Amino acid sequence: MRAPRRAGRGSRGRVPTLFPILAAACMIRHEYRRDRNVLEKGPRMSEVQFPDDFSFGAATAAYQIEGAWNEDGKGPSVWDTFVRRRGRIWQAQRGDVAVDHYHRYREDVALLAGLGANAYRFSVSWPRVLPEGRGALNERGLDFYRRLVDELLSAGITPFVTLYHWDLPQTLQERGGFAERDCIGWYADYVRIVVDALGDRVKHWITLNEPWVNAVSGFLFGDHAPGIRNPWTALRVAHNFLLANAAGYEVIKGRTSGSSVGVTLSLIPVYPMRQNDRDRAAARMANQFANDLFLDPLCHGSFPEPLWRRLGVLRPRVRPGDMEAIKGRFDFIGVNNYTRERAFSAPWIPFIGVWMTGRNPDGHEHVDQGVQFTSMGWEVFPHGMYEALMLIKERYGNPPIYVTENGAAFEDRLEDGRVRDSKRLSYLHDYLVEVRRAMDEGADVRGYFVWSLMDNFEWAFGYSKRFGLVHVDFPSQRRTVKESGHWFRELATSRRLPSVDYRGNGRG
Ligand code: PNW
Repeated sequence: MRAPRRAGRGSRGRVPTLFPILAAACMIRHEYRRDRNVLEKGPRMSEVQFPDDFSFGAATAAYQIEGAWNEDGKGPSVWDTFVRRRGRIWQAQRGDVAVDHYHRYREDVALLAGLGANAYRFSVSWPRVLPEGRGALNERGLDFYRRLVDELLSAGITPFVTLYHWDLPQTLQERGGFAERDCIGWYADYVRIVVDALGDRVKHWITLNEPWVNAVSGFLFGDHAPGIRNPWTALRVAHNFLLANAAGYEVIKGRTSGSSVGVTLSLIPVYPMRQNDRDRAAARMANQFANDLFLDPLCHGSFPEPLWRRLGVLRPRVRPGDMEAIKGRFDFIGVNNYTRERAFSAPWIPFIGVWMTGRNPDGHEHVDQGVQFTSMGWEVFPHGMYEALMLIKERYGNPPIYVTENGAAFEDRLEDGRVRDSKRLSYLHDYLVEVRRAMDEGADVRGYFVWSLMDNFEWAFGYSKRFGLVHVDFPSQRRTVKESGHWFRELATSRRLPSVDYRGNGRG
């Protein structure tokens, strides 16, 4: 189990999670220094080249960028509801306007083209298309995505469409949402509508974004919508996500030809907190929970042992045929990787007896004993990207992979019309070196998407965390390409990794 991401000021204390967080904080201080030098940083390659058909793009999600939360017939999502609950979001911020992408999509596609991207990953808002989640269709909502796809195609950018990035229609949540098996059918109906509308022009589909994070943050820790804290519900939701992926996959494959369908997973390599047998065992358990819980059913058709045994009465009901339906229902795996975590034996944690954490509790950008942490408090650990990709290659049958998210939040400053975000640029550089290294060792990586195209609404952290290649001044909505964006353009157009001391047109 792992700690919820802190919502910063305005979030409520979570009493049951506080003790382990404090304990972890104390241990981390010592342990980062201890094994930092043990872990190789990965070779600095002088010339890193990517294949001609490699996708280079950026990623976004509907709720985080679109705004227009109640325009043109859109219904409310669980996030529209959640952000209105007291104390849930940093400074009570909301995605009502976000970065106004719904109205500025043309400008944003032009930005993407300016970044040299040949691909763009965005998500469709289910309640924009089906305001009640099912039943009456909202053509105006669907039209927005038709226009967006046309705009992308005419700019030579391949759309990668995520069908669910956490913004479930509120009316469906009121019927139990993904905790109910009915939701699988509602989801399949919704997918059919979107695929029928866009399937002639969209060839790359992602059924779900990070089902593990959605289940854990939304239903176990409650720091994301719908804010439920119930381990039984969380595991039911996880199982239903696996079935929903299978149902979505079948719908898309059945209604399109030549499409490629994947599911995006958050992969977080988990390391032992200390080099002892107990913590090594804890790390194995934590890896099963954070990574194998979805990879095993998808690739092997079974839940990971011994985690599954340990879960005992928490285990969701698995009906005959479920695992067969789940297995192999993807053409590619989408990998989101940002950081690593640490696990230690924690007998007071029910069932799995393990706690994991990756964040320094102060949640600010800083360097601790030579290790860079982002403004999410996440450790910069490029080697973890290599590990995540090689895990899929070595243990899960080497399917095609897209890195569907990778990036970092730093405390950027807009000065004289420039954002000199050298830390982000180095982060991207060092992670891409690891992507290339995994490819050299046989991982079948087809593309890479930076999270994110532009600064946006970072869930419980509101607008306080900036992940973009493009800076957004939120009051004026003015967009400014950061130095990392100029660097990315160099990368995407040359397919060669520019050095970190890049001095392109961003510097002047
Ligand atoms: C992703 N972790 O979530 C989401 O897909 C995005 O919507 C989000 O904005 C982005 O990452 C940045 O947070 C994650 O704990 C949630 O390592 C948690 C983790 C990673 C990604």
